[in-house]
Amino acid sequence: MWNKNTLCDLVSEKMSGYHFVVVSNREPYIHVHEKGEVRCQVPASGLTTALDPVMRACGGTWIAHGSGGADREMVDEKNRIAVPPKEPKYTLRRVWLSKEEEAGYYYGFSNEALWPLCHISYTRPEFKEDDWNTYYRVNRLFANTVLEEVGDKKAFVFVQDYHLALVPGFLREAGNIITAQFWHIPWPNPEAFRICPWQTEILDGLLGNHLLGFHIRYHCNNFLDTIDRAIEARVDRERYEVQRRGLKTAVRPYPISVDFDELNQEAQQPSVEEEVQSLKKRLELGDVVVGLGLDRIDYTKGIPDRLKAFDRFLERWSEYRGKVVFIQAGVPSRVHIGVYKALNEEVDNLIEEINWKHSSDHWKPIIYLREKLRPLTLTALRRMANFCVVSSLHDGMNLVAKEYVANRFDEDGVLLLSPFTGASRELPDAIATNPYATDHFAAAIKEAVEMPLHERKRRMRRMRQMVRENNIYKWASDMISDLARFEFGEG
Ligand code: GDG
Repeated sequence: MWNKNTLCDLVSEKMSGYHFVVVSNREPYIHVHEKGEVRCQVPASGLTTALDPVMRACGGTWIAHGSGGADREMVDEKNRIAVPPKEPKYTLRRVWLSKEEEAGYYYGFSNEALWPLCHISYTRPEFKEDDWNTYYRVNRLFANTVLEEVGDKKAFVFVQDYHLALVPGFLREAGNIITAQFWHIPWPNPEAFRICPWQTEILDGLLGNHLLGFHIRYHCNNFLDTIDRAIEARVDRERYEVQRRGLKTAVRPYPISVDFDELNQEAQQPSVEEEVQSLKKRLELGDVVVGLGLDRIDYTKGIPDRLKAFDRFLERWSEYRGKVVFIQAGVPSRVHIGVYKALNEEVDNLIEEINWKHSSDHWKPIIYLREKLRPLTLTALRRMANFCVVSSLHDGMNLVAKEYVANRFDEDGVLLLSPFTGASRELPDAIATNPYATDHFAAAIKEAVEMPLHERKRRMRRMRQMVRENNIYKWASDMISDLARFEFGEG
């Protein structure tokens, strides 16, 4: 079973003599001003949730955009800070971006073009030349920062996600760097991808990697198909490799996961039970069945769809009025983008409507915690939820599902999971719930509410075993082992 120690051993065996560098847009720790003080926050992001434990285990340098209002005050003259603040284990190197750069690179090309391009959720991507130029410039800036950090040391650089697709191309010429990238979102089929006016540049950037990872094999196949159609390259489907201009890139699936042991233990702390009791009191829950949705508020997560299904459930099985409460928790995200503003409004309106339609003097069907919740509260919510709903329209993996399972040390709780998430391939014991089929979804909620204890336990035990074995350390170890095999000529 993989854990922190086995990962550390692997890193020192395979990567000794190499400087380990992670590059991502989002930083794992953000410093902000709050009530006259500087506070350190952990962002609501699947990527940082997954990689922070890996960096704690391996050490090294994490390069990311310094986005917090107090970030500049906290770094040294080389823009570095040791993190986690309470028990430093690695170095965070912050990259500064102007408002215009952030607008064009992050909100613009990354999130108005690439994000909707890669997710099938029927939101049209917007391709603006200015955004693309800024994306190119910012990727160059990140690559230069890597080169500066690494110098002439031998380094293993692990690039994250769709914000930085061009970085590996810029690094490939440096002979002392081995580059891997993990693409945290789906890769679409070639028909969908070819609408991107800069598809060649993006593919060329990604083929700067020695190793390119996706969550599932289906996305690897889509990527190989895209290469085959879009550019001149040799695609070896047996070995899952691409050769272009004499360079070779291996393409592999690595289903990302969570730190099972930590989440499992965390949930057993007495403070969590206290938080459960205090939440029950504060939210006036009484003795009801609790459902939970916990997401970054994003149009790919199917939040309106699950609210509509809950509404249908209460309409069709009205005997459950007063007996079930659905808590939707989560932070608004990317609020500068029009479709996200519209989504927030849609969610607000739907909740108001559904609550108005069904509520009584003593009961309100939906509680919306529209705020960034502290980790203790998130754990308490997962612990007390009788069922948890993950209804993504499309999702690379989805860590919320795995966190729910890992927190349930009591082996109770039901997971409703969209088949359009990467996680659904590993968790067949969840109730498969199609967010597009409202009646079917409503019936799935009924099934969850009525599922007998022995069946809940049987399913939860199996899901926990899966997440325990395929944890975040296995994900990192698999990528590092593969990389070592390809680049150091083993096996
Ligand atoms: C991308 C891919 C892939 C949620 N609300 C709050 C909060 N969260 C935390 C959750 C979880 C994380 O945010 C969300 O992770 P997901 O995996 O669901 O989604 P994305 O952010 O879209 O991540 C995804 C992931 O990358 C990793 O590869 O799984 O498919 O889209 O950890 O618990 N955290 C806090 N407050 C909240 O209100 N602090």
